[in-house]
Amino acid sequence: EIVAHKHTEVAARKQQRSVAELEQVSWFKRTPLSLAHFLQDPGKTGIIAEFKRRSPSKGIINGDVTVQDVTMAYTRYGASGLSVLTDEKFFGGSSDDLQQARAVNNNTPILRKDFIIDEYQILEAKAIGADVILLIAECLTKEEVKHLAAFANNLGLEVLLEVHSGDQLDKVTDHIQLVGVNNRDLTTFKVDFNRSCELAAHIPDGKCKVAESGISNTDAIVTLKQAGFNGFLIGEFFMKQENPPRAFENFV
Ligand code: IGP
Repeated sequence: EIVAHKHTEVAARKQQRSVAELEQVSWFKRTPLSLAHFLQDPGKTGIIAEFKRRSPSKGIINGDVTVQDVTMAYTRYGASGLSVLTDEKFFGGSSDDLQQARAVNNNTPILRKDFIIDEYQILEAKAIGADVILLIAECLTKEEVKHLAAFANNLGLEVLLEVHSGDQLDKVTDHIQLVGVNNRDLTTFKVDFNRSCELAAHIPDGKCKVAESGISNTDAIVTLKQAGFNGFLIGEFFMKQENPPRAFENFV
């Protein structure tokens, strides 16, 4: 359902802004940062803090905060990376949110969180100042993953491939720098760290390992770290609180 909607959305966006126009945006010439390097720096927290206004399962998570205030504070308190939802229909995000985050976070890698199915969205990601794109194994064939990941790497962008089962690991190719394991089963919404830890052992060597979703305490981070994860993507636990930066500061 989401993928079908994305095809329609992307077709409409192509009409609004041509590829030539995207390539003229100043961010397009910027050299992206490496999220994989930031996550593997032992002096950093390894946390990717996500700006998420709402989700299909939870509804509104936080409607009162601004992307600039929140992401700036996340950086100040030690986030290794930022993730910004740019999907409007399901998550209430926008390209504008990511651009605003970029404008105030020069030296923190930013992940474009969206359902990417087309090269155009990758050009867009570059033009709005993203450093990394997300590809979701569930939504793409192995050939599509390979093609889109190579396209992103050619623009200097890293790729985070999200998986949530062992069989999806065969979609990990040379052009994937980071592999994310979604702790949350998308059909039952259940969070299972044990499953993620088992999966981590099967991620090919040399890939940065990211644990995604449902993290709300530092014990979980210790467990996931022991299983070999380098990065920890946290959204709702911070965003649902009145003061997400304070929640982040208390957490680290
Ligand atoms: C963050 P949480 O439970 O901390 O809010 O999870 C992130 O992992 C989650 O937003 C997410 C997501 C996605 C959102 C994981 N994969 C794919 C949209 C699309």
